[in-house]
Amino acid sequence: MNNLYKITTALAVILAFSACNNSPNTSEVAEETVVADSIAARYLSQPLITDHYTADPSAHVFDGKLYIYPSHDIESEVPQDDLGSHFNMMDYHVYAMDSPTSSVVDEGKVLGVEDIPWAKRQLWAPDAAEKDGKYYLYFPAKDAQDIFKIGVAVADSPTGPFTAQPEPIKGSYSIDPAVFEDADGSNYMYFGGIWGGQLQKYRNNNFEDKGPAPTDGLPADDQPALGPIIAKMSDDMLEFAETPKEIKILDQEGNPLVNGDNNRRFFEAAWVHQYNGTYYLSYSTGDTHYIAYATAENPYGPFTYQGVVLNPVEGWTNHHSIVEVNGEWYLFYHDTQLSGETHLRNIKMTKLTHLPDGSIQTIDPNN
Ligand code: FUB
Repeated sequence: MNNLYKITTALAVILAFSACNNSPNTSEVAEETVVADSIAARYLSQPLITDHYTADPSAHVFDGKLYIYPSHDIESEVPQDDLGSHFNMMDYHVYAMDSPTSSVVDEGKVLGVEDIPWAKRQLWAPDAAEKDGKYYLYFPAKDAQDIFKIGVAVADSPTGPFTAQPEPIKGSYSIDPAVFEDADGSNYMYFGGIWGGQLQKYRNNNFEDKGPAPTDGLPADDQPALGPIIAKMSDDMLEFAETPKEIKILDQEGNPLVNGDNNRRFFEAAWVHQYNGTYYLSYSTGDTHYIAYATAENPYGPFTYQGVVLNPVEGWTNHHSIVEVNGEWYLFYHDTQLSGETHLRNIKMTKLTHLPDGSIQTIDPNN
């Protein structure tokens, strides 16, 4: 029996008894309630959305309101593999919250794969940005050749609907775009992910397919790991304003993290925020399931590894965003509490603490 079934069953039993004003079988109700309570108690936070599966939450404050741009996970016939083919998402919804404690409103579907002229399938983790009253939804998708590219869609409102540009962003590749606005108003896109995210197929922005296995094309274990890619955005937010560059992540001694350092090296899900003038790059370590972070004095790095933001969640993937709301910092993340299935995730949020020495207090998602 999966968790969603247990929770739904418990609620159904309670509602059924109250609806027909019957005497409940108190021991059954009590048993189901205890099951639901004990499941919920295992987790630090509860799912924000329960009527859709959602993942990879990119949260932003636009005009004083909190908006979440997640992936929309769906049931799929595609078998599970190490390339993530079972993450076969078809569209995006936007969610809004008046404040971090208020309820989450589903603003509806804002973009579907059928609305994107160049995209064939797999709408993976998106992000959004605002500039001069326009809103930009950035998203990875596979093209007709099954190559991940990054697209952009534009709207007049944070809740869309978004209109996709006819072509992907020129020079884009791989997955997981995250757009960071610096204090001077410049916007930078961070992107990339290895294995199913295809970053290992590129060197210096050139496609060099080394084979179909998820690890084909990765550096040797004692060689520097691949880093996320950065590119400054053009003034109109629709193109890269420069040739994308790879970001270096170093250890405390100044040496690059190596490919075999699976607990610390970059895998996917880059996110950047600034705190007290320092740039924090956080990312998933993929097959070791941490959200790690590294810091730098400028958006290009090099970044120095500092530690763990979030310990492994239930489920294979770990993907997050970090956002400041009215002076408090929040981590948005996901796990698989509702389904128990890797590709059917649910988003969550919790407070995040920057300690006085600038480090981030590690969060444990399970109790
Ligand atoms: O949601 C699909 C993929 O799973 C994302 O793009 C990755 O970051 C991982 O969360």
